[in-house]
Amino acid sequence: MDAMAVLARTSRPAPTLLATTSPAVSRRPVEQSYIMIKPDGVQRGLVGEIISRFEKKGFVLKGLKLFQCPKDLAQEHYKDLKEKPFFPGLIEYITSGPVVCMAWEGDGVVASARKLIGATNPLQAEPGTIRGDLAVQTGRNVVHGSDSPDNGKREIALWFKEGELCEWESVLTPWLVE
Ligand code: IDP
Ligand code: MG
Repeated sequence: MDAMAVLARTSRPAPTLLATTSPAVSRRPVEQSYIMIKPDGVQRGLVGEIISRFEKKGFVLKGLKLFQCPKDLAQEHYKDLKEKPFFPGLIEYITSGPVVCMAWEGDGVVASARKLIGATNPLQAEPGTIRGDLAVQTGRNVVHGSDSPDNGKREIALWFKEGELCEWESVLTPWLVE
């Protein structure tokens, strides 16, 4: 096999592309979203399916754990909804079994994740979205996603302890971001 054929087979980005992942570039401010598979998603065996949608889109997973949420954490996470009539039921639902906590990173990840997740009421969520494809009721809508970059930061700090996030660069980044 000649040199060009070997290069083609290795199918790796050119060195100039790889150079764009240097620490100097990756230190720019990055957006993160807190995504959580709720207890119904875990019980229904949808963990792999849901994670794969964010992976395939091209976001980078920086934190991941299976976690039994205590009541006070669920109340803090949903504190803006504490006056709603469904609040007690929501806290019971979120603490009813393990959740999968995730920190996903990428430019525009917060708004894009909300689109991938779909409308709060799964019957109104578009086909192709997670809720549109996999759920039927607001009270069992399988997944949470932060609604702003500031809430992404707040929620990741709330759900992950120091040292639980991994700082790493995906080798795919040069194939996803120019
Ligand atoms: P979001 O998850 O799409 O951001 P929010 O309005 O922030 O929707 O509500 C947070 C969560 O509270 C919802 O995902 C859902 O689990 C629950 N929830 C919202 N509205 C209702 C309701 O009318 N009945 C039961 N649960 C609700
Ligand atoms: Mg919300």
